[in-house]
Amino acid sequence: MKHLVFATNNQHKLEEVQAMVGQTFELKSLKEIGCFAEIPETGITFEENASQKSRYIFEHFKVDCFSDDSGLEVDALGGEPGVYSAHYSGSRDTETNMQLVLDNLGANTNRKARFRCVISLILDGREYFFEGSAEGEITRERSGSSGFGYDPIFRPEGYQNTFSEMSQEEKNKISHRAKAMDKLVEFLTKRASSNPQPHSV
Ligand code: ITT
Repeated sequence: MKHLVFATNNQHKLEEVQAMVGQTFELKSLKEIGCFAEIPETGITFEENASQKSRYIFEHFKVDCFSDDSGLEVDALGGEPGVYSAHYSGSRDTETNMQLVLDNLGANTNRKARFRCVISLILDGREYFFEGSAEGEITRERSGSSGFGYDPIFRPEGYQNTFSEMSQEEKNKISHRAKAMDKLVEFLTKRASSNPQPHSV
């Protein structure tokens, strides 16, 4: 089975992605390769940040790896919190960040938003990008208890429930991360079938 390092410190992301690709790939966490560093994330686009994370791991550990940079874009807030989703309020506290989105939106009737995810994969020293997005809207209040981050206030288009009211399995069928991961898996699967002895870490 192909081993790939997922360069994330977010345990929820790791669990989601492990559930998506568990049959096809064995994911290794940063801890498993002995990386406990605070990887710099100073870009102003999802692409730049995803690239920074995977390149950091490749440069320091010389392993095939991927990372995702993701976030919530709210139209009426000019695309905020965007790349600053993880610490929108100045802290990484999820409740405070969600409340700030709700407060900034107030009674605005334009509640259109999307989650975006960009994956940077480094394989045999070359970098590839995969993208996914999930359209939806910001609810008036939090609802649900599963998932992470802004899931309790995001209702995907065509659904009655927030991501937080869905099972992991349901969210993983339609999420931004699932769409980007599907592209990554398709890429790796095609590559493996055209190259019977793929390089592994
Ligand atoms: P790593 O950088 O270590 O992967 P992180 O949590 O800092 O972990 P990001 O920099 O990509 O990850 O920030 C993404 C933030 O966007 C994340 O912390 C959540 O607040 C939010 N987010 C991303 N995907 C989400 C999802 O599926 N559901 C809810 N919130 C999400």
